[in-house]
Amino acid sequence: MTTEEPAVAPAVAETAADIAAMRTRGAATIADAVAEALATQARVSEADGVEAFRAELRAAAQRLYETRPTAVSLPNALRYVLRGIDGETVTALRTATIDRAEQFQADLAQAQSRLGEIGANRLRDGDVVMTHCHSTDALACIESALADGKAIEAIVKETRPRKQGHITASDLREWGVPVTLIVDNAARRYLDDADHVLVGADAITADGSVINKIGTSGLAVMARERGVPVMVAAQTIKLHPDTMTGHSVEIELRDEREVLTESESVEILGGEDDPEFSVANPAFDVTPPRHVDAIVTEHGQFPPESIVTLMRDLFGEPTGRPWEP
Ligand code: RUB
Repeated sequence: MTTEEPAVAPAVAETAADIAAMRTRGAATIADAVAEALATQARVSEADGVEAFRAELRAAAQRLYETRPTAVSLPNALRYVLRGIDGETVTALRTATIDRAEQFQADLAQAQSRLGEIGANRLRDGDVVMTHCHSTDALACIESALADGKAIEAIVKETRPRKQGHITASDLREWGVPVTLIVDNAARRYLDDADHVLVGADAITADGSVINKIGTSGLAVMARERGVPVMVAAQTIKLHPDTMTGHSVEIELRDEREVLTESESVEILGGEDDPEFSVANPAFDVTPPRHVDAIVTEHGQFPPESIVTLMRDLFGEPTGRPWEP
C-alpha cells in the first residue's frame, strides 16, 4: 500500500456504489449511510500509523463524496464526522471516528422530530397551511402540531410536473387533516385562505436563499404580496457551507418527458423534428431571503439572513473539500 492510494474498505465502496446508483437516496438516508461508512473504515483499518490511518479516512471520504457531489447532505455528513477527530495513536483515532459517527447518526435520528416541535410552535389551533411539493421536514411540523392537539387544515399544491403534492395530500389525509388539493396556478387565489406557506428545502445557502422544488420562489413572492408568512422547514444537513465562499448551487435539469409525453409532443409538432422547439424542466428554483420569514431547523428557527451564523458554528470555515483539514 502506498500513501497515495490508501485502502478503502469494501463496505465503503459498496456504500458509495449504492449512493451513486440512487439505491440509497434522500438527504437524511445518504447522510446516515456516509457516517456509517466512515465508522466502518475506522473499525476495519489495518493502518500501522496515525498518518496512514488519516490517509485512509480521507480516501474513504473522497470516494463517498465523488458519488453525488451536489447532494448537500453528503459532504455535510463527512464534515460532521471528520471535524475534530483527534488522537495520538491509531486506537485513539479509531475510537474518536466511531464516536463522532455514532453521535452524528444519533443527532440525525432526532433532528426531524425536534425540528417538527419547533415548527409546530408557529402553527396555531385552526390554522390553514399551504404546501408545495412533498417535504418530510415540513410535514413533521404539521404532525407535531397535531400531536399538540391543534386542528390544522391544508391547501396542497399538486406541484407539476411530478405531482409530489399527491404524496403530501395522502400523508395529511392519513393523519386526518382536511385537504384541499389545487393546481399550481390556483395558488394566488387560495392564498387568501391560508395562514402560512410551509415548504421544505433541498439546500440553504449562506445568504439565506432557499433552493427547493421549482415553483417555491413564485409562491413566496405571491405570499409576500398577500401578507402570508413563508416558513421553510430544513434540517441542518441541508445547509450548504460551500456557499460561504461564493460557490453557487447547481440546479438539476430533468427529463423533458416529465413535462410533455410523447403523444403530447406529437400533438404540438405533428411528429416532426423541430430544432426550434424545446422543453425546459428545472427541478428547483431559488427563493431569495427577503421572501422567507423563518427557517426552522432542529437547532431553532432563524431569520434567513442569520443562517450563516449557524452554518459557521456547525461546519466551521469551509474548506472546499470535506476531508481537507
Ligand atoms: C422534493 C423537494 C422537497 C425537499 C425537502 O423534490 O423539493 O421540498 O427535497 O424534502 P424531489 P425533505 O421530489 O424532486 O426530490 O424535507 O423530505 O428532505
